[in-house]
Amino acid sequence: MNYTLTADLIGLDRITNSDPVAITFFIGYMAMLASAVFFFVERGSVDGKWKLSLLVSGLITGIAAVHYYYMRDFYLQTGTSPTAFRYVDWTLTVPLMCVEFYLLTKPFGAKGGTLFKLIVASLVMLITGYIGETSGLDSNIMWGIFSTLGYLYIVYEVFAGDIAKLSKDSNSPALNRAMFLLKIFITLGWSIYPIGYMVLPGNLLSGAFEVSSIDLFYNIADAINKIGFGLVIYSVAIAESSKTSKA
Ligand SMILES: *C/C=C(C)/C=C/C=C(C)/C=C/C1=C(C)CCCC1(C)C
Repeated sequence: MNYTLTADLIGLDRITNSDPVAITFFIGYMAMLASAVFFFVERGSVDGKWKLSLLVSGLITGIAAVHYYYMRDFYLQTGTSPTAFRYVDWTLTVPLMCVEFYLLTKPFGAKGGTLFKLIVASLVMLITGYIGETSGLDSNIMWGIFSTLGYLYIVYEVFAGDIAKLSKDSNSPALNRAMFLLKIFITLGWSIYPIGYMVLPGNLLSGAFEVSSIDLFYNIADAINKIGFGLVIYSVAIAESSKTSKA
């Protein structure tokens, strides 16, 4: 065998050019790590009230980086999807994304109850999704539908529920701009996940792609949503901070 010590340690010896899933695990890891460093360091460039939002962005991408490190390894070792790691990652990071919505609207009166509803909906979405991915052919679609209900509830809260009302009443152009972009993330960006899920055997797109391409969908979606979401919040934080430093 032609292992070298370093290639063996980082698992690179088995990433080949023809395995896009492995490559996106690797790029995902690097991109999440770099973003986490960026958000942590940039906390120093924003006003006090934005520091917590940037910390949460750093935690979201940092937690994902750790999971990508292990998921990439798992995929290379076994050639199968690291489903349990994936859902542990999401169970930590999606509620933190709900915290970001809460922090953005808190200065305009968001209540803990709103955050609680968002977190419960995200847990419903993820727990039923995990059951659907691991419980086999017959009930795959049914659990996918339950999970979609949790997802749609989050979309509802952001478009028409508490979050929407608070941002409408806020009269803050920065918040409204951020909300506009975050709405695009949770509708278009988040919809990549259920499309990936439908690649599973027994579901609507099964056969259209290889089963392993579920990870391709998830890896691309994670990079867009976790890093993009953080950058939107970063740009509002920078814009608002420069306003107060000028005043
Ligand atoms: C950083 C991770 C994020 C933003 C993950 C989001 C995940 C979803 C929006 C997953 C949604 C699903 C459905 C709506 C139905 C099928 C099962 C899931 C869990 C893939």
